[in-house]
Amino acid sequence: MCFEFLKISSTQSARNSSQNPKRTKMQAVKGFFASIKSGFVSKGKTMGIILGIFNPELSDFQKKKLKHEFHVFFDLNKDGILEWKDFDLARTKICDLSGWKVGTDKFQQTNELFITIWRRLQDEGDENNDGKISIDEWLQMWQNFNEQCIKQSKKDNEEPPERKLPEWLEQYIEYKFNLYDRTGDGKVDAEEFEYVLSDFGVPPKDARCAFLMFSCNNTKKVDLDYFKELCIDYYRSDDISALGNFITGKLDFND
Ligand SMILES: [Ca+2]
Ligand SMILES: [Ca+2]
Repeated sequence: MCFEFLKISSTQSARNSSQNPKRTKMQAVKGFFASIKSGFVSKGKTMGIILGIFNPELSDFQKKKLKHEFHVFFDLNKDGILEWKDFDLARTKICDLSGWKVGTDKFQQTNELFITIWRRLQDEGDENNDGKISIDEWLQMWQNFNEQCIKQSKKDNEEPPERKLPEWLEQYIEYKFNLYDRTGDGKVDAEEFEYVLSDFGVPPKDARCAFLMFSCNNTKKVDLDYFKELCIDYYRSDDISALGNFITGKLDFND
């Protein structure tokens, strides 16, 4: 499916190359969406058509994405719950990978960042105050966040409710981006993505394919702003054709 898409996408780009660059980009993305939508059919119905309708209840698709993120990227010691130990491991991982030694400013800043992320996540998610976040609490937290955003959007009407992120996650996304951006040049490339994901057990072939999907066949620069947009898709969107669904390197949520 991945390679079929790439074929369609590059044909589309070539076809549009003589037109206005901004318009061409939009059309290429549109073409991309159309190609993907045609590939994802659930129970005989294309799911992409639900775009624009925001439901406070988490769909099965949203739950699958959130559960995947919980188990693969947050629960690092794989005991089925989130607690400080997992964030301590994440902190150690980025410091080791980046060569930030104990006592350096970077080490200290990372330390503080992870303590803040965990405290904020705990405030929002640890409903029974036992110092741990279970998978049920994790899903409930997202459900509550959905409801809050809808209530809020009725008041201020500024940002679409489905594009908001909890504060702790904004910080986590920056950490994640820095984890991927191994060379520190402000963008993530396919090799970096594949390298970091291999540490989380993602097969290199899947990581490469996922990268080509969300980078629109390497035509879109994966900088922090774009990465954040993709993460918002992943955490919030119920659109089965959203590009951000591929940000974890998982290609299919039907298994
Ligand atoms: Ca754990
Ligand atoms: Ca708990």
